[in-house]
Parts: sequence; C-alpha cells; structure tokens
Amino acid sequence: MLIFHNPSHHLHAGRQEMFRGRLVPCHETPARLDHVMSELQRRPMGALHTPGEADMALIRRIHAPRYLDFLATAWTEWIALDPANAELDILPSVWPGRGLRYDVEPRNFSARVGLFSFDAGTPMNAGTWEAALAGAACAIDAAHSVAGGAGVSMALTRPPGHHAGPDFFGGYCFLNNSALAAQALRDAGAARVAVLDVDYHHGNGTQTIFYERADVFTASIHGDPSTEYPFYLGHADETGQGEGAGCNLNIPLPAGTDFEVWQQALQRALDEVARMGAEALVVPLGVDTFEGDPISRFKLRSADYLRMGQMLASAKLPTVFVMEGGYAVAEVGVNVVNVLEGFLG
Ligand code: SP5
Ligand code: ZN
Repeated sequence: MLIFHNPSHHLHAGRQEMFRGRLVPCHETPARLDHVMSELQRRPMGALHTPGEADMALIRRIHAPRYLDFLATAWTEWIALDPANAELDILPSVWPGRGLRYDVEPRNFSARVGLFSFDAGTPMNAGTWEAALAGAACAIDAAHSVAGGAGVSMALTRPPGHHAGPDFFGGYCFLNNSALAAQALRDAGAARVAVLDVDYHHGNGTQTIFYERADVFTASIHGDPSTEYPFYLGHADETGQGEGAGCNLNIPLPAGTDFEVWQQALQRALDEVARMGAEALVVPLGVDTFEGDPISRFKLRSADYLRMGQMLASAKLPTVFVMEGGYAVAEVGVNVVNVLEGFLG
C-alpha cells in the first residue's frame, strides 16, 4: 500500500483546549503521528510518500471560499491584534447561536473565529493552516493513487478532518480530508463512493458535506451523541435529505461497547456499502475506540484492530484510509498499523 504522510504536521500543535471552565493540554498532539511513523518503521506496510501541492480548486468545492480565506489569514490577523498573541493559541469564545446571523461575516476577529467554528476545543496556531493544507494534499494524493489502481492507500496526517464542515472547524479538525478523498475519487471516475467512518466520534462534518448528495454514501459508527461529542448530530434518524435521502447511515452505540458488539455494527455498515453499489471506499480511521483512550468510552483492544482491517478488506473495494482520532498516544501506532496489517492480510 502507498502511505502519504504529512511532513508539516508538527507545525500544528495546539497548546490548550477548553474543558469544564479550564484550559487543559490539547489531546491532539504531534506525538500521535510520530508513534504511527515509528510503528511503521518496525512493521512496514508499504512505501512512504510525501504529498504534492494541494489542489485548491478541489478544496474550494468542499469548503466555502470565505472559510478558506479565514483559515489562511487567521494567524496574521491574530498577531496583528497584539504581537504578544504570538505566544497564544486562537480559540473561539463567541458563536452565532439560534436567532443570530451567520450570513453576514463580521469584521471583528473574535466574531469571525466563532462564525467559522463550533467548539472551544480546537486551538489554531501559527502553522495550523500549512499543516492542514499539506494534510489535505495527502488525502487527495492517496485518493488519486487508488484511482490509478493502487488498491489501497493511506493519508497519514493530522490535524484530523471528519468534524470539519463546509464552513466550520471543530473537534480538532479544519479541512475535511476524508471528504476531499471521496470527492477526488468521484472526480477520477468512481460513480459512487462510500465513506465509512470508524472514529469513536460521529463524523458530523462529512455527514453535513454530503447530506443532500446521492453519489457519496456516508456511514458512521460512534458513541451515542446523547452523551458523546459532538453531541448535536449523529443520531440514527439522520438518513439524508433531498437527492441524498437514504444515503446516510448513523450507528450510535452506548458507552462501554466492546468489539463483539462493535463488529456487528461494522458488518451492518459494510452490507449497506455493498447494497449502495459503492465503487470505492474511504475509511476515516480513528483509533479512539481503544479501551485505553482518555476521552472515549468504547472497549476495543489492540488485537481487535487486526480484525477490523480484515473486515474492511472483505468489502473488496479500492480503499483510502484517512487518519482521524486516537488519543492513547503510546498505543496509537500499534492500533493503526494493526488495521493496515489486517487489511493487507
Ligand atoms: C478527531 C476527533 O477525534 N476529535 C475529537 C474531538 C473531541 N473534543 C472533545 C474532547 C473532550 C475532552 N474531554 C476530556 C475528558 C477527559 N478528562
Ligand atoms: Zn474521534
């Protein structure tokens, strides 16, 4: 398999996220990916590549231009407010809630940060845009390699992407790498693409991006949003709208779910992917379903990720893996590489 890794990921290193009235160390750290890279040294799964330039025209079809402009200029505007801001992360503190307008972009910087976000847990720093853009390029290049006949590839990148929507960041995500991979596969000729999200958290950004489209089937297996982040989307009754009616599948599962039950959800999602006639598969791969994950509540063990990979391979589709969450830092490498090893058989 071909693995596109993001050589700029270290440039994104948020310091703090808001949790219960305190700023606490951000869970989404550069070390996460470093552990995957070192596990790949021990157990190589294929050639490592760095990405080319990101295709901005493609990115503009998934994300709103005014949102991309905001991301590209945010750090410059932030330090222009006060040079001392260079030592601080950008974090939102005000949002357009119900009854407030989001069609008019305010001039005030903090108001714009809130307009384009949905939580106070997603810090931006000086290198966030460069890292996110190189990550998007990894996803697009991984998709192109599969479209060219590679069979399977991976975008090994951070920041993650599946919570980012058309014009908002959140959940540690800025650009929706999995959505970009799906769109690139469509553009390369796959009539229908499936996105099967196995991260612990619902892939709200991906769902929103494709909710009214029939050409990209989205499925997500995740902690029940009644109690788990991102809380406000991911219920089973969200099945798609308009042309996309019937083209979204959510399988929320309770806290404490182990692989015995989880794999039944995966089989159900795989059956749907086959029924929808997908010609290519994108797997937003979060390993925060691990029993030792500090912010999640499923009970998967490291060996279960081998079986997860085997089950995903049973779809017999050209497949692009895209790295998402997983915060038990020391085990992220073993768990991710187990999925790849299981997939390759
Ligand atoms: C890509 C991805 O997995 N994003 C997840 C974003 C989760 N953000 C909310 C984190 C809440 C952390 N709560 C800390 C509880 C442990 N003391
Ligand atoms: Zn997650």
